[in-house]
Amino acid sequence: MFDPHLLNLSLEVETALRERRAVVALESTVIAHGLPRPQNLETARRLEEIVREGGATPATIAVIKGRLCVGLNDGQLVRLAEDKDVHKLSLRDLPIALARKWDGATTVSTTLWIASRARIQVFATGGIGGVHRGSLPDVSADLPELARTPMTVVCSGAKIVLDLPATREWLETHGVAVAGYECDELPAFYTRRSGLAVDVRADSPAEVAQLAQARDALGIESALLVAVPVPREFEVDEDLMRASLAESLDAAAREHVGGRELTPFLLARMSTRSGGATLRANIALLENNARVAALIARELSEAG
Ligand code: PSU
Ligand code: MN
Repeated sequence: MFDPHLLNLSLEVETALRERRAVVALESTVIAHGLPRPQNLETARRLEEIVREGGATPATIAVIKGRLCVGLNDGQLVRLAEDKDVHKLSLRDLPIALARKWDGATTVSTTLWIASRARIQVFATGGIGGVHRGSLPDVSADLPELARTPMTVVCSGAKIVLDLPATREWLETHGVAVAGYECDELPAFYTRRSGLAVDVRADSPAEVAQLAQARDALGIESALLVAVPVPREFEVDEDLMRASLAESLDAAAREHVGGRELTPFLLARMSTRSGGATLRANIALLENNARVAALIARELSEAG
């Protein structure tokens, strides 16, 4: 049984949850390992601001000295963004982080786990992890956690470095519904189209809320994935994207990069290769997803 005393809610988040106001969970691996300095700290602060502007309370999640923190202060954000010794915590690492009193950034899997125990209903991120390309089966812990957490997760699909068709199939097999937000195709992270269909289209926060409520009424325990395409003006040119991706995948294979290092390596390499275009897209989609998530969280909180 989970001991709720392990949760460390900020006063702001605790109050919002008690008063049943809208709360949006945000992950911290994107801050510590997904974006370069100084854009990582700027983005972390900006995402919280956007959630507030949307009328919801941001709850950035991380592990600080082994405590499961939901809602961080600015000093904690700075530590995550600037210190090199912050661990990247996948779910398997959580007991280790607790026992060893680590500081760690939470991936989608760990953020989902902690946010749902704090009774948060909506979570915004950039791109989820998934099935990696290549012959060795490398499947992100994000996927099984999505399959067993009844959360509304706002993202721009799975990161393009992954095998998107395989990731799409995995979600289907494990009962994770994918809604396209104002779109009919699963977005491909830095670009708006993947050629893969979503299960349903939702054209408003209210339509998303109805889907989440239907899932809850059925007692189904999997996440609802809400896929929001990167804003058009930040979409990365297809050819540039394909070239920088191919080069980055080659470099990872050549340098034997694997495990938890792989995703950050590929994202950083693509940003360099694309002259920063993928980084600008990543930040734009994170901001947009936070905005959409706040609207959905408000809709859900008003529906009670
Ligand atoms: N989305 C981004 N940048 C990131 C990530 C997602 O725009 O850095 C992170 C998320 O925290 C996700 C993790 O859970 O990458 C997946 O890592 P892996 O493939 O090692 O499971
Ligand atoms: Mn992996």
